[in-house]
Amino acid sequence: PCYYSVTTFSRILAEFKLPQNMLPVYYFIFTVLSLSFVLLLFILASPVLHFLHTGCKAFQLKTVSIICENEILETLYNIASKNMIWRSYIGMGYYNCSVPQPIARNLLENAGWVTQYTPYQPEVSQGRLESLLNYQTMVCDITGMDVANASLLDEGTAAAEAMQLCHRHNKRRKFYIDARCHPQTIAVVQTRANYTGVITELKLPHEMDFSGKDVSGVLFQYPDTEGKVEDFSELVERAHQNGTLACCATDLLALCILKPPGEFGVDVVLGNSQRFGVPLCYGGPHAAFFAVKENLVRMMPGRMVGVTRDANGKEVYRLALQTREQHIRRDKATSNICTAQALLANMAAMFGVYHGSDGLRHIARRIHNATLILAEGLRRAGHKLHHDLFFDTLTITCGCSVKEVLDRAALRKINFRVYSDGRLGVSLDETVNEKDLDDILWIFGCESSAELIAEGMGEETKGILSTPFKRTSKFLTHQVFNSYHSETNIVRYMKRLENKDISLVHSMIPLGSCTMKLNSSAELTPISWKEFANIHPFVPLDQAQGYQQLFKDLEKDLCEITGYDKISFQPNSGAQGEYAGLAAIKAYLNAKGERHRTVCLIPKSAHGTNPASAQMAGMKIQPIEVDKNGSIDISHLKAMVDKHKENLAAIMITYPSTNGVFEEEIGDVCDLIHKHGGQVYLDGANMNAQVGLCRPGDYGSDVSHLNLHKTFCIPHGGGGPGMGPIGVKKHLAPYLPTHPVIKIQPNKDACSLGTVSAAPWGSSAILPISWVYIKTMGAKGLKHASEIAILNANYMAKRLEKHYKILFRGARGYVAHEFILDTRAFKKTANIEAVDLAKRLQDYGFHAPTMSWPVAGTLMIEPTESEDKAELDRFCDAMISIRQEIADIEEGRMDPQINPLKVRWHIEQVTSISSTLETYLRLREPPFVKPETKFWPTIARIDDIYGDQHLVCTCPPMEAYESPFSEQKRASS
Ligand SMILES: *Cc1c(COP(=O)(O)O)cnc(C)c1O
Ligand SMILES: *[C@@H]1O[C@H](CO)[C@@H](O)[C@H](O)[C@H]1NC(C)=O
Ligand SMILES: CC(=O)N[C@H]1CO[C@H](CO)[C@@H](O)[C@@H]1O
Repeated sequence: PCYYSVTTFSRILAEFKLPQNMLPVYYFIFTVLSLSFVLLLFILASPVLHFLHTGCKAFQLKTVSIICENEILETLYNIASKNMIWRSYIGMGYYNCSVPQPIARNLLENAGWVTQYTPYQPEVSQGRLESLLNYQTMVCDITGMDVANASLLDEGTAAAEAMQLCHRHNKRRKFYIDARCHPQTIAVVQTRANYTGVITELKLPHEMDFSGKDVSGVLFQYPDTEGKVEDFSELVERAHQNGTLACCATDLLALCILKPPGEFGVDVVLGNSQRFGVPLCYGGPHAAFFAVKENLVRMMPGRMVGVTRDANGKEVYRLALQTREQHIRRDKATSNICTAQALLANMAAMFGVYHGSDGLRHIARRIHNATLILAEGLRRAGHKLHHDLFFDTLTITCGCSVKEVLDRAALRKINFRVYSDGRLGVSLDETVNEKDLDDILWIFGCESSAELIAEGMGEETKGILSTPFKRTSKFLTHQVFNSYHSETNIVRYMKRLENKDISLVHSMIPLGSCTMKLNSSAELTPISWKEFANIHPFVPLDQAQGYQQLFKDLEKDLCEITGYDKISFQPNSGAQGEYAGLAAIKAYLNAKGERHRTVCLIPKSAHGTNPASAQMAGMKIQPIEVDKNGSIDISHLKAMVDKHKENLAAIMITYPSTNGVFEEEIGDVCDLIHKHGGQVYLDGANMNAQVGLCRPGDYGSDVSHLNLHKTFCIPHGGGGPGMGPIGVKKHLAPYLPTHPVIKIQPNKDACSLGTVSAAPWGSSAILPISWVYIKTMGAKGLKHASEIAILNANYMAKRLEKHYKILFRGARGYVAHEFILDTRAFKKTANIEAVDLAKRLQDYGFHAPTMSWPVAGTLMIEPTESEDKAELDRFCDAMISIRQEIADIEEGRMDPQINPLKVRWHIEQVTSISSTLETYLRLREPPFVKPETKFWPTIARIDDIYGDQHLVCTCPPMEAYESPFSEQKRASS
């Protein structure tokens, strides 16, 4: 239009004899037309432009626009900075603490401590086994109980496990909960009860009636959620008189100066060990503890470390009583804890080792004194305190306007607990100093300072220390808690333990199904940022905007990767995800009026957590056969679907199958289930073979858990932490978990399945690891990783197939991201079993593959994409060399008893060597293992049976080491 000036335009009008007074109208029409024309040209040309543009970009990618880790971390830091770090005195099971820097640096931030797997191979795991035994000893000592396990997921799930233990113990259906437990604990227990058929009743102790002999157990909290310290011995006695078990939720730090529950007859003690040197982490990960009386040890949930001996008779450690666990007992297991919180238990144990009982008692006294001073100040300022006896928590009815108090608190960036009835709660912690007390006093309108109040109180105010609640018994008397109180010594102790364990810093760990991939430094860096670490899970949402954005981002990416519509981050392990996912299915079916649908089909090859989860979700398990190719036996499946079609609730499947094969019928299987009114649960542990290649949401699954600690790079921590968020299709979204303190699903609470974890978003603080992984890899990188993972597995299978039988392959002769070596034949030909191969691999510097799962007597290998060809070859060479050693036995060149697969010459005191020099030499050294890469196991072969028969689950006493409760005693009682 500018080109044609107005004068030219009027000349054109004159030419065509058009009226000049219409000029503006024509001018307008012309302008619009010509603009549209230009626009049209652009649209038509855009594909060309696009091509030019992307062509350009591809070129740039190589040169300038590579996204690097530092930039991603900067972006993440900007997100993290949106979290506001206020001082939180909210309490409710989460407290600030001082993480000892030697522990933070040398344990938490140390790949040698965070990248191992669960200690299933005790010969190369003595370090963390010793540390976990310290944890158990510490818990037993402080609670006054006989045995403890090596951590559970959180306090809420520990309480739910206690309820189930009671139910298993005396088969009664009713369970009492003291209404003064933490609200999240109550919610988790009630949800679990809802699915397992236990009836819970919320009551106060005086309302509890046990005379019907129908109450399995009672759960109470000491000190309770409002901070009150109360005498529960009468309640425990009443419960016991009618055969009811007593379960006590408690706080380890309080027990350092309070009479422990073990001294008033409690059967089960549980709680959270977070304040022993683990940051708040917006809810987790933290290690829960669980301790029982001796007579309940075989019913105890979770993993337990025990003492046994090795081939030399030396006292050593290994996981005890594994026959209780889901990987052996399946749906009859005592719990469904596979991934627990080993790393956090180790941190807490080291906190105990570093401080010792004097240090811990000092910390507890200091907190209690501060609380006494605060209480005095608040009383003087005219506020009403609800309880006279407390440890660190006060419940207050303000003498003035609550709003005024909260406004002043906001000015100083301080959070209190706000009860729905207007009362306030203040919980003090280890980090509180005089200035903090002055701040709180000022907020509550107290004129005086902490110092003046303290002076006025004099010596006579001793709080609980002047009552019968005072702890008189000793604890942590063992040498290990009295030797490492200086930084010099604790650092050396941690290093000494670290050196006993194989981790990813030594070599590949080819554990099938466990996906031991690289946990990169960039991914791990953010977990130490205070913006992520020092935030209480129950702060108002506007203080946690950084976390909220992280969750949204990660949810979006995970939905895109899996083909689901919504993600819940509440489950804090894979097994928890399964339970939550199945509960969502159950809640959905119930809401549809199909409460009778309770049958869950599970192939026999499934991971042990699958049947255990189905049992927890109140389903009836129907096993499905596996055919000779390792796939689901379709005809058996069809028959079972037909048989149970009225009551079919779900199928739980793993894809690619647990046998490492992409089953081609997966889509048909999903259709079949849907056609008969069931839902499909897909175990997402094998996402490392699928990311970027296929999506569970596309081939027919309704819900999956994702093991972020496998595919998405959260390190295994030697047996935890993990995260098992679940993805669901739209129709299941309203049933996802909720939370009693922080509302997650504002409008949809009505149909939620309930609460599965104590914290609203599970172990939030490790989610940045997966976020960084996804962002640094990008879409292309993620797909490439899956391809390389599959390629690596196929390369190894190809190299090893000439020496070993590969058990299952797909229709085209390939495996997925893992494969099974069939070693069963060697039993006959050479008296060699999978376990002998596993131990011999240790001499070559490797951790064994997954043993005897999913097929007994075999080894399952998963290399992941993180290993290069040289490392894959090194492992294959070791396997081939061992095969040669087996051949030597088969062909009589080596003694069937005294050979390198049975005897560890460099550590075992073999007394009856009867063979040739050649045998001797072969026993000494595996060929081609270079001294600089050699990893030396620190003990000889373990005697498992001895350990289970002579159960000792605390640090053995210095003097005579005689089991306090041996098998013989139990048999006679
Ligand atoms: C690891 C795994 C699980 C359980 O996950 P946890 O986090 O250990 O509870 C479930 N299924 C399969 C196939 C797995 O490999
Ligand atoms: C348990 O089930 C009952 C009845 O179905 C329901 O009202 C209640 O909210 C459930 N509780 C939890 C914690 O899920
Ligand atoms: C049935 C039964 O044994 N009831 C006992 C429960 O405990 C009370 C004491 O608290 C006894 O008096 C009852 O006999």
